[in-house]
Amino acid sequence: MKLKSEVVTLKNVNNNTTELLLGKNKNVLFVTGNFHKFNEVRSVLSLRGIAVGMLRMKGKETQSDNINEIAQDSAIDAFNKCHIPLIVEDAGLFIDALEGFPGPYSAYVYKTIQNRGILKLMENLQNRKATFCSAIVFYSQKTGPQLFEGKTEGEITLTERNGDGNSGFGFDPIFQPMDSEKTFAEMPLEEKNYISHRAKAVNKFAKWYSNICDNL
Ligand code: ITT
Repeated sequence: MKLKSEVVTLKNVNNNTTELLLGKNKNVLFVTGNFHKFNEVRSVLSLRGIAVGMLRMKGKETQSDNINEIAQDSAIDAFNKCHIPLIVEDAGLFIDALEGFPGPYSAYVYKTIQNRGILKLMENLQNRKATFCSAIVFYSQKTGPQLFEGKTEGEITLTERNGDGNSGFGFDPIFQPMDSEKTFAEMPLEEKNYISHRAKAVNKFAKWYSNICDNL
């Protein structure tokens, strides 16, 4: 079955447009400004028969050192603006030797010092363990906030490894999941989605959502 997926903006979103854009089957809106994240989530959800729309809107910038709290606050804020069921995701890379940095500050750190900066901070450090974490929060009037988490452990590489340069984003070129020879950036999307923090959280969400979405 080919599922529809569309990008919508706050101006054109309501329950009717969601059905028109995404069809009558199971669907959900994902509030994000990040196309890479949207593509990964779309790919996992389509395998589970759920169509997804990307809702681009400026969200609240919650200051917290906990990604679950950030995701929950963003979901409540987004729901208060558009009043239809939705998901948001907050993700972060937590590096052991840097005491969990950049963690909840991942977006800012990626924008500023990028992967080169992280590798510089890790120069001469033996302990290269790191964990990618994803927190997805679904929000609807009936259910309130529902949290789904995913984690993938691995190591920070010594250099950036991009593969053919067509896959991955953000910290993917410097993160090598445990038991893998490749960085996330060296994997095609389907392979990353087999083991990634995001895919684990999305799969938990999809399992739960498939059972309840007809009653929302
Ligand atoms: P939203 O609009 O959904 O908030 P974002 O880009 O701000 O998108 P996050 O706050 O969830 O996303 O993630 C912060 C940053 O961490 C993100 O911009 C990437 O640089 C990095 N990141 C998140 N998930 C990643 C992944 O799967 N692979 C590589 N880097 C990732």
